[in-house]
Amino acid sequence: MLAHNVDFNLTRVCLECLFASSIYRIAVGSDGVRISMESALTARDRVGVQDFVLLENHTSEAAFIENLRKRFKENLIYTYIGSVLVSVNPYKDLEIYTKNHMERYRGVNFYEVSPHVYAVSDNSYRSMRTEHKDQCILISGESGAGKTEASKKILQYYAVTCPASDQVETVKDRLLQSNPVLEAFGNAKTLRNDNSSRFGKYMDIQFDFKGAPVGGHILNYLLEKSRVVHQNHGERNFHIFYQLIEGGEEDLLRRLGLERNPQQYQYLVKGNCPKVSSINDRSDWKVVRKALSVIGFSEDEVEELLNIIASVLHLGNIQYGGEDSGNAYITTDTQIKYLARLLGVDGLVLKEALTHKTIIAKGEELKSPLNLEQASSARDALSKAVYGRTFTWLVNKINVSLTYKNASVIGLLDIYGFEVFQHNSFEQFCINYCNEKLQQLFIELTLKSEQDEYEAEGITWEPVQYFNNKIICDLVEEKFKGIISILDEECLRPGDASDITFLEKLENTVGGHAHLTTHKLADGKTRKVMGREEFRLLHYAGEVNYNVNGFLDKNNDLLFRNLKEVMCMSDNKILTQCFDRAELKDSKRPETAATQFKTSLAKLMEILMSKEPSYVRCIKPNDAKQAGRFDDVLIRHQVKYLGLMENLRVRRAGFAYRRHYETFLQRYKSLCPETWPSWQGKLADGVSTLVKHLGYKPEEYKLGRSKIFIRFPKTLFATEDALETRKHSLGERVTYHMVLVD
Ligand code: AOV
Ligand code: MG
Repeated sequence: MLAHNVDFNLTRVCLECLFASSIYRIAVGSDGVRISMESALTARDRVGVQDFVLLENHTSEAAFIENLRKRFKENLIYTYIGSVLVSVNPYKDLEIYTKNHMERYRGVNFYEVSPHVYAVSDNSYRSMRTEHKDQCILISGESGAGKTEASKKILQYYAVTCPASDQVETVKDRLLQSNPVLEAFGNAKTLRNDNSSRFGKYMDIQFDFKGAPVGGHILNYLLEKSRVVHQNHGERNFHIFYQLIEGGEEDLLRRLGLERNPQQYQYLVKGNCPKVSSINDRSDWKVVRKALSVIGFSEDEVEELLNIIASVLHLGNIQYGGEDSGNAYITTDTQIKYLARLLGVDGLVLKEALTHKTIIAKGEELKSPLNLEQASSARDALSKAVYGRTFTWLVNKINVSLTYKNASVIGLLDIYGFEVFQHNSFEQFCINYCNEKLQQLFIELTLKSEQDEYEAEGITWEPVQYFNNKIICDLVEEKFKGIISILDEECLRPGDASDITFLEKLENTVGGHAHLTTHKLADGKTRKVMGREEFRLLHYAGEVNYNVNGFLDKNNDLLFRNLKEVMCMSDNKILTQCFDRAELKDSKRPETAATQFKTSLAKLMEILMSKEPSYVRCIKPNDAKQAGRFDDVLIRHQVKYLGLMENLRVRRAGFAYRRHYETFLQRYKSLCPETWPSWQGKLADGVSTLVKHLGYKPEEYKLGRSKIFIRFPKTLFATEDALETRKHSLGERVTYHMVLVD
């Protein structure tokens, strides 16, 4: 039987609805409801099922992949596992993000419309509004899988569908425009992704009591600063450099002393990849310039910002010669002239600082000349520090423009995905560690907590086996014997500490660990396919060999004191905020990069744990960044390491919904004369009375210690429908709602 309850004001809504084992194609028009029922079996054969829970053979990985493939072929890139959204990158523009699509998902229950990132967005929004609980949407997947695109779609959804006012419009614009700005400064072309996020981003979108987006706050994580001074073959520096050079007006470039040719700049030639076919630097420049003014950057601030960007390019072109004594001197005076002007510093002081170092020992300042190698790395350290701190300044500036207090929050996490290259360094180590932590959170929150909750609620549960990656997180972050601790120890050790001694220490301390290997076996034989400078981690997502070269330097992330002093003297107002004199007085050694990252990730985990999570699990269909290609091997690998099969098993074994008695009773009490207007007894008894009155069958639900567990979505649908009908009869607004009942 088909029951419907439709708001006919919608001119044309086309839904793909699937329930139990049938697919109905439903078109709702002003002329009524048209239902074309493709034979259920044929349709299912063609487009697969929209929730993996409905797969007949739900334990088969082959069936899982086949379902993904069918849907991908039909351009159906979204599929659920319960409430988790699986998304496959289509690598082409699909017409599924229009305003009409957004309207379709607005205020509609999760399972009533076809899977979409808008459904997840709307669901989080409604939970925030009705249950008054802060939400977060965690987007994960490997590099190029579509995380950043998904996060942008979510933000656009809120910007379009949430209530508006003049003040809100400004905030919406700023929230949206923060994306092109942060991408220009924080994204770059890598071998994996032409627009790869090289920083982690957690953004809170803040909503007022009317549900309007009124503010936001961004936390940024570990920008890959090394990219400023070096890029691997086929990769680029951050987009902003090319945008400025390609798009900047003639007089601007003249003022900055820049030529319209990226090949002129040492920091832009390392990857031998100035142009990318999928990127238009010139038009992107215009977008970024406009975005900066929408966010509220003054013309002066933009000028100072661009002075800094140009300075980095000039710094990269500083060349050194070596005296007989081995001491370095600067051979390129033009650069110093530009730098002095753009950074607002004394050229001679800067020159001196780029060839000498000062350290404070026993209260006295000691100055010594640098050799060629030291001088080049001091210059690069300055470029990285200037760029990195300016990036943080940029984020703070955006935050100030979005400030709002006392709001409900939906957090969006879009962080760099797991990545493996031919050559993996400290950056990949940090990025993959971060993904390891997120996977751990996913396990904690979905798989483990699901089982734990059943146990806590006294409901029988058949345990599901899953791989818990905590062992790898511990290997990286444990105090004293984790990899980061060992690395820090070497960074702090005076004397002969080097990348190689770090590697040796790893071998001695954690060499026997199941997830770590080095070229040395216990018996001293050399392992094949591993370099002598590498260690291999067996991550949840696969094996990665890390080359230890540069680990100590990158972790130390030191900038000589005299370079800091020069920056503190700068006239550039952004730099004066980035380089604080107080830092010079502080004799404490700053925390290492890895430890700072570890601490910031631990805080992030706390933030995420305090919110109600939703998940988008992104899958990359092929390595060629091509539309229409579904690479079985690659996809199977991702399904495996994302733990999707385990996720499905847990979901299938358990109950689809659970609600605290209080929340459940509060929402539905009006449907039962005995619980309306209020229930005086125990909450559990109230819920029991209510569901009996609603005709729930014993197999459809279970009552735990503090919550009701509902096995099938359709049971809750029917109850929601009853609530809507009641509201309708009382003349309250009826939101668009359709229920299909067997
Ligand atoms: P990522 O964020 O997951 O990688 P992106 O979101 O940047 O990956 O996606 C990579 C590219 O795939 C985009 O630039 C688009 O060309 C394409 N793409 C992704 N999602 C869609 C979509 N829904 N529709 C059309 N094209 C899409 V990384 O930041 O590298 O981990 O660090
Ligand atoms: Mg990204």
